Amino acid sequence: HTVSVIGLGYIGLPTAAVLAKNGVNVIGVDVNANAVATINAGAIHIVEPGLADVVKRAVHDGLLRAVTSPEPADAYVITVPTPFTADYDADLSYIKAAAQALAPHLSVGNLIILESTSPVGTTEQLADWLAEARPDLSFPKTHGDEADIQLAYCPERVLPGQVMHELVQNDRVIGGLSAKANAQATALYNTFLKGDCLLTNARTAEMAKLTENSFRDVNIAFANELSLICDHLSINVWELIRLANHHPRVNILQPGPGVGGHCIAVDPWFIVASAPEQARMIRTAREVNDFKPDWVYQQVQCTIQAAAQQTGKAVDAVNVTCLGLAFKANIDDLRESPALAIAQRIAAAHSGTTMVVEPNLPATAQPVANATLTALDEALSEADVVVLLVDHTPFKAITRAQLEGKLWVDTRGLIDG
Ligand code: SAJ
Repeated sequence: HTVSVIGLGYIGLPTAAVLAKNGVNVIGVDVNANAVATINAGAIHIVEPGLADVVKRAVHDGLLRAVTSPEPADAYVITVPTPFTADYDADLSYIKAAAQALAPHLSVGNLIILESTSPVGTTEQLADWLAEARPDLSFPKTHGDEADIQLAYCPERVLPGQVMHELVQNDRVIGGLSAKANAQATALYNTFLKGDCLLTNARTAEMAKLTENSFRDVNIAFANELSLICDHLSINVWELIRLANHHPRVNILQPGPGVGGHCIAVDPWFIVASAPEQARMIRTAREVNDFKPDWVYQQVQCTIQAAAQQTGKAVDAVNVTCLGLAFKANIDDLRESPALAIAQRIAAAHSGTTMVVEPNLPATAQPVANATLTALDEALSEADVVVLLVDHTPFKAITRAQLEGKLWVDTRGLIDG
């Protein structure tokens, strides 16, 4: 039994590795020739704890092999990116390209699973693209269980940083275009899955993935909106949330500098694009979360002015220290990070010195133009203004004594909380 995984990124490579670890013969496909060469050498091109060892062993055992264009297989798992376009809709061009690349290799009895986060209807669209390319084969939209090729949508739900654990343990939603597709996809995941397979149809499975991330986005927006309201009313938002969360049916999330990462800040837009009149709260939540970095930046500007007045220094003699750049705690991932965007804006606008602290980056990195990557202790003692952007563990040890005589903007509640 051979499974081909198309797209060897943050989801595809761990999936390929875990399948191979469980004895499946895996052909990984990626258009990036460097990634393919790296994997075939038994190494990895992304950062994910525990992944390197599994890939190394799978390649060594001959169960995982990477190539730049598809080859025949029994099943295909598509894990390519679905970015969003300038007008906030999904860009399905990677899925279409994958469909066109694998279509010539299809044969009767094949299973195709789409895992990429996708708007409702994408699996049916994928079936249409394949049917166009292969008029000699039948697909479940017209032939159901009797189709030559079966298709299912099975979203990934793993948390970056815990992928190797969650990939195996989390329950899995499986949305086939037919009952047979559901049965075949279940058999494939059961080669490694310890969680349950939850069966539904493709449209519901597509919406389930978008719903999970929108749920989190809406709840974070609620917390972020509270932080603005509390600032306006001179209330400590961290204390407020702690108190409210003592209610047995209230569980408010934490405000922050905005919502980052490649999923939660994107997926709700796919719902908004497909139901713009109905998805009013989901759209507003996105707007609330996207506004938060602007608001933090304004707070920092006011605080720099206040520090100049308080110290009698000229504004260009005020030292600003930004703590954290990653999109969330204890990772090195800077992509779509509100913390990075805020630090970049501060450094670009501030006429004095800006220092940035990111303990998860190598000391030689230069992540922000016009700012120096500095060690925590030095950056704190030199600072007039401290901007706390990420709740990395080392920042939790900062004491009030280290902040004496300084002003700060605390977006995560580590100091003010
Ligand atoms: N955040 C807050 N306040 C909070 C919680 C999070 O401001 O109380 C911010 C974080 O700082 C970060 C952003 O939200 O900037 C997103 O972080 P996250 O930890 O909520 O989620 P991700 O993006 O790392 O992973 C999410 C997960 N989805 C859910 O928890 C519903 C993960 O399970 C998904 O697999 C992943 O998206 C994905 O790939 O879709």
